[in-house]
Amino acid sequence: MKLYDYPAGPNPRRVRIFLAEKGVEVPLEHVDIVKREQKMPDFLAKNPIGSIPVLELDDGTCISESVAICRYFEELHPEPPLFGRTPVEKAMIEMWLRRVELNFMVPIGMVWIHGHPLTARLIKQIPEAAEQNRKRVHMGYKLLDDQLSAHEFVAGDDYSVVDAILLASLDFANGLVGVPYDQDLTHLKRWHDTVSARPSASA
Ligand SMILES: N[C@@H](CCC(=O)N[C@@H](CS)C(=O)NCC(=O)O)C(=O)O
Repeated sequence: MKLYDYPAGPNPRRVRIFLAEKGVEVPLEHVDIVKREQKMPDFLAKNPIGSIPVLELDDGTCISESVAICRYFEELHPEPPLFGRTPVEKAMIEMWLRRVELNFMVPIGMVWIHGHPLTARLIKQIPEAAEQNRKRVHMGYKLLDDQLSAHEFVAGDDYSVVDAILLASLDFANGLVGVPYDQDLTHLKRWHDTVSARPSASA
């Protein structure tokens, strides 16, 4: 088994954080997305979307999508449970996974694609799209801050896959994309400090 990875990419980092929380080590293979190696025919045969992470199993099966890869490892290594234990916990985690993806990561991706100089060569950028989505990112931050005012972690009172996914996405938004959250979102900041202090954050 190997995980196709790129150190600076937020989506492979999601999986590395998740694996660190599980205490599982998987060999990594570097795919240089700046050199567009993910769009080469060999790689497209593994993931026709041409993105990483991809987990390649020993029988050649390839699993892409960071959350799907995390789910696979949850089945292999159920402890500690990061996708919930009870029906309600599982549903809350699924709900927050979708909220983080749709209300936070999608707009961040749009700001990245339409507003960042590093992606300007890839598409014809629409500055208004970047601006609109910058607002949506801030709405996402507020949604998270409200949730974290009542819960220690995003999907409840236990650390879950949602925290791994959000940490990688939020660090990308705060760093490379340049859309930091307002420091007066104190609950989000408290959560960010807490999860950043876990050993898995350095994965
Ligand atoms: N929804 C996918 C997103 C994967 C993704 O966009 N990966 C980025 C790296 S962080 C990538 O490969 N970008 C290069 C490209 O799409 O060409 C996931 O969760 O794995």
